[in-house]
Amino acid sequence: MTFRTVLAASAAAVLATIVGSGSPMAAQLKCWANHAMDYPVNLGMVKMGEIIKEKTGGKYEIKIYPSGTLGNENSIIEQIRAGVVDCGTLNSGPLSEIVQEIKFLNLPYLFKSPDHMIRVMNSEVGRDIDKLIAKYNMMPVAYYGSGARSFYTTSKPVRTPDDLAGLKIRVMSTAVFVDTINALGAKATPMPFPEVYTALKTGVVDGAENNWPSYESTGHYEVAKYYTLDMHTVTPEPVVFSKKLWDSLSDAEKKIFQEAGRASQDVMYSEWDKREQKSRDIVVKGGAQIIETDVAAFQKKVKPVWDKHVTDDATRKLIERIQAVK
Ligand code: GTR
Repeated sequence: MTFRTVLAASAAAVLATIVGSGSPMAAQLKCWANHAMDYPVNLGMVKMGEIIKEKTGGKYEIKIYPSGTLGNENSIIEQIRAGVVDCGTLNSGPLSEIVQEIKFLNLPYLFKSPDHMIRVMNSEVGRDIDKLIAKYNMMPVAYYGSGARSFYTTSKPVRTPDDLAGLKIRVMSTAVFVDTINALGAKATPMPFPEVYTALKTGVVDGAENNWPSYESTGHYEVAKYYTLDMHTVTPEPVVFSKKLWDSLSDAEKKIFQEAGRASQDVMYSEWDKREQKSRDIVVKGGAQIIETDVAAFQKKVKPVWDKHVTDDATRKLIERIQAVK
């Protein structure tokens, strides 16, 4: 060992100790998460981290920064692309503002159900979507689920699309979502996730839309008591690593990361099912009114959104392949 390599090795050891990792030489990877630690996507990422740590002999550890503490979803995507943040679970909505080729994943009623979405993302179509995302300096290793999104409102129940007329509904800053809400007759109001509770409470918006666990975990059900099961979108939540980190891994390590991502999906999916049930119970106990509705009436009104956003053959082909997945 030369004097220089001894110096480099001790500097690395000191650095590893400073970042406070469990094992002395572990590189601690910074992972963004939008939700609290007990949320299903985070339980999935914890599992992924355990596998990575074990299979790399403690070389890499995943540190999750929960509850959006590193920033909001749109800004974090840029930080992952720049390699400032190493990884995160992103929603296909905000992600598609950068990866335009996947915006069709957010189309209303594209997937037949949350399970259908999971089957699609784990089929060859999913592997082609990997390539589209990878072009933007992010490497997907897993696709978590996020159930189906439905509307909730503060002052009156939505029983048919007509009831949405003129209501200000918070949406993610995603073109397809904005167009979907407007096509249904409401006024789409884009806003970051952490601001929604106050906006509902103070009347800045009349409602929002999300899945059961987010409706519950954010406390939105306390202020928006009418939850209408129109299930307009089912969106995948890819787990991505920055290209910068990815390029620093050996081929064997890349394989470990990829396998860890895939293996963690099962944990996430089963935690999701449990949490969905728990969230239903909590919101109903908390006084939320659950409204069954004629989904076909909503489906009919969003056709212009498809016409506007499905304009090229590559997208048409991907949609056909999705629809062909049983
Ligand atoms: C949640 C999703 C988040 C975020 C949020 C939102 O269901 O898990 O990543 O997209 O919805 O509405 O902003």
